Amino acid sequence: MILCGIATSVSGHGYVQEITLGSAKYTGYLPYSDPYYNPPPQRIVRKIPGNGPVEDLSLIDVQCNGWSAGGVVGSAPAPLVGTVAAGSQVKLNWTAWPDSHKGPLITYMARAPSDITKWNPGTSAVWFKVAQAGKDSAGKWAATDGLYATNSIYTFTIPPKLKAGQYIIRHESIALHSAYQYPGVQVYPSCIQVEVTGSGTALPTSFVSFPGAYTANTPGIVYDVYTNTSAYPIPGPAVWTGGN
Ligand SMILES: *[C@@H]1O[C@H](CO)[C@@H](O)[C@H](O)[C@H]1NC(C)=O
Ligand SMILES: [Cu+2]
Repeated sequence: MILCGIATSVSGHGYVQEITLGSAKYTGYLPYSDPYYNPPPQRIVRKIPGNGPVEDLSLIDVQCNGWSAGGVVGSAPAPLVGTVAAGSQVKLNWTAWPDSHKGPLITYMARAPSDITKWNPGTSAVWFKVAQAGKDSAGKWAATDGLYATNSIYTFTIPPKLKAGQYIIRHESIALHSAYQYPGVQVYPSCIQVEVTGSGTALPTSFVSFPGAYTANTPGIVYDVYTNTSAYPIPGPAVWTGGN
């Protein structure tokens, strides 16, 4: 049994509740209110079941925090698409993040080959990393310390030369409080649908899949956050720099 640090409650873990693309603000998918509206509010973020983690890295759930149950493969596409210019900032507003949940914040993108509101990547290798933050040399973690220093806003930049088109932004927090063995690590992903604009022509050539990118043997998936004082190896591939 893996505990989440503090007593089970709605505020126990977290998700991205608001997204700012350039200067436009979008409400995230709100798992504790959206499902109760009829019709449900339309979002640019794919549905998540709640504020809890994904712990089995072999499940499709690790992609967008969608369900693998009931014959549904991965998360359902969202109805809306946000717009963001290549080279501009994306601000991700996390709900209150528990102090026990130390770990990195990592962001990937995947280019949609067709209408993103109908596209599900499944297990295809389509993801490339665009940003990451782990533990700094002073021992401060992106989640928690980094978020606490910025009112829970994580900021990254859309690669300036990235080719225009529709992309899923897959942003995750990884909590390490139980990661001294596997299973134990907790992944909190969410997927945001955007239309990137601009005149860039760059595209990466190397991709990973979710599930697939992370296994029990991936550096940084098993890590003793309590006793390990050396550098933290952020899981997954290197950040793609070709779009800069
Ligand atoms: C984050 O989103 C919440 C909910 O919309 C909002 O109340 C809060 O002010 C936002 N935080 C910042 C720093 O904008
Ligand atoms: Cu938790």
